[in-house]
Amino acid sequence: MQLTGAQALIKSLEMEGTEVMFGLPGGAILPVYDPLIDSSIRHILVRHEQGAGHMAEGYAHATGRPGVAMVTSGPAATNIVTPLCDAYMDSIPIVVITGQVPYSVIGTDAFQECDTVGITMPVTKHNWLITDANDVPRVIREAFHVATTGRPGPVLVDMPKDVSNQMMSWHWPDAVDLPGYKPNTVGHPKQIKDAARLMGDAKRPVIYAGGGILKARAAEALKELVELTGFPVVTTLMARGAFPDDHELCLGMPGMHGNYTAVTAMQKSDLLIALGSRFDDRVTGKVDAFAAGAKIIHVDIDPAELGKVRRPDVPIVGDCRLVIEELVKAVRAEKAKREFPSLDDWHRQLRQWQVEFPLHYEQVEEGPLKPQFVIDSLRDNTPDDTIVASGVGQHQMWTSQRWKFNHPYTWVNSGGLGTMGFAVPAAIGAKVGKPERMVWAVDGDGCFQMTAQELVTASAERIPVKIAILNNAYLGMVRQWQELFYEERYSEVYLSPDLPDYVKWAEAMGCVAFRVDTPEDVVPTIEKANEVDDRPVVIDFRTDYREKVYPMVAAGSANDDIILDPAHDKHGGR
Ligand SMILES: Cc1ncc(C[n+]2csc(CCOP(=O)(O)OP(=O)(O)O)c2C)c(N)n1
Repeated sequence: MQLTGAQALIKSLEMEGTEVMFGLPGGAILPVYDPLIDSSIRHILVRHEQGAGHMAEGYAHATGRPGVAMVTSGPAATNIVTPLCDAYMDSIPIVVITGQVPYSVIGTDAFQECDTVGITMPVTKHNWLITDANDVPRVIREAFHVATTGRPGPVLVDMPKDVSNQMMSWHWPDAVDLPGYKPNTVGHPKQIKDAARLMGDAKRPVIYAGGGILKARAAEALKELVELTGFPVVTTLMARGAFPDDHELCLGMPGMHGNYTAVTAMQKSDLLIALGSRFDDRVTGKVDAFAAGAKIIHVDIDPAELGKVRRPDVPIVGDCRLVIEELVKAVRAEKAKREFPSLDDWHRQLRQWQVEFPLHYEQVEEGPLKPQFVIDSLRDNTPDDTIVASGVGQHQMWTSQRWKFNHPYTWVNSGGLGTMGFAVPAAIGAKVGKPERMVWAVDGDGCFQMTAQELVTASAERIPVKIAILNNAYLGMVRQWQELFYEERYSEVYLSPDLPDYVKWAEAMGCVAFRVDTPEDVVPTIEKANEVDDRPVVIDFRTDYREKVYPMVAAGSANDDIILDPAHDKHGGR
């Protein structure tokens, strides 16, 4: 069968099971948009290419399947660099197709030419410039394979216009053959035995679960390991939901804004079992002072992670699910040989910290409205399996701290890159992937202004996402740092509560919109929003700008120097 390169590209995407793609056309990608008309693939027309990338990410977060985005060359390609970097930092599988000027004129500064492959090389797992239409099926197959295997991540395929128009003979490769790319998924049996032995000596163990648990679909295996060992678990910002918050051994989020018990348990532990986590600086604080007395077992599919920040005593390269399943067997065998130390004292200590240092805020009836109260109300008035997306800032930290994540793949956020503007498009992508589930985005007013125009996309496509703006009239997280570390010298952080008018703006974009100023209106308005299922809803919650995120470990400080909320600290502001 003779096809154009463009037809072959669409057919290859269909062969890979693509059901939806997010994008926006232009000159260099025009030939590919033509056969799309006859394709089974649903295309969602975004209003900015950054939106397409984050939607693809949200779709991948929620479904585990690769998200697909397609944009044109030049400024469209550069507009999608941020989502590529975001997906790279958070190991999210997305496949981005970019148009390119004709191969014959590359290098002549042709209209809308940019070196997309060069620009995106550091922020993709791999990228390809197609130079011959006959390569299209092979490259697309490889692209999906690389994006979804090993440590997942973004890939990019750059498609010159003349290659799109070139004729090729259709063929679909039976297999992928990439000699230099063979991710090691099975952990080394000796290392696994060594790990089980260390686990059998630990008196203060902590499982440090990272986003890799979710990527490896290892939540069930993790639960089995926890129930077998009685080891407590912290779930990082990227792993919220990987282990249920309502489990008695779940300590919640560690790190810069983690709760006291999760942070301190790691500090005092004698064994950290890092599963698909990467010793991020927002978790470790000052590295030299991080869990100084702990031995380390580190499991990761990416060998480059082992020893990158902290030298492990037992490094294990492998897929988290497969390694945990083997660990369960090895721990059982070890337990059959000898008794493991009692963890009663450790469990008692953890519970005491939980009672003594809970997360805390106070909502008084007459206001002002506390952001934490809004989040708690959303949490308590939505289905248990609601998917929550967030932007970046205070609202993200409060949501991660306070939501009860009892199911994997319910928390969609930008961890590594910290991309303001992520929430709205990511929520849209998640809702497209999981239309039967309720999807809320908790966004900041600053973040919302960066990508809000994608609500036009959501209205046009009838994608009923729900957005809660925690409108504190400030770039709140930056304000918090200026208050605490720059002697309250506020520099360029004030936004205004009503410029823009969020309700009018949301209505203009086809959404139902509400404004809430008082605590008593919070729950009734959430209930009204929950009833809307044919278009997006936006609620402008006017929240107290003075509220800060606590606990906090200041950047570069040791986790032992965790700052509790001075207003609620019974221990004299340690
Ligand atoms: C694209 C981008 N620009 C700048 C920053 C730095 N930054 C981090 S949080 C933040 C403030 C976010 O403000 P808002 O969306 O209102 O959320 P809040 O912290 O008030 O909850 C800024 C500017 C960033 N993370 N991303």
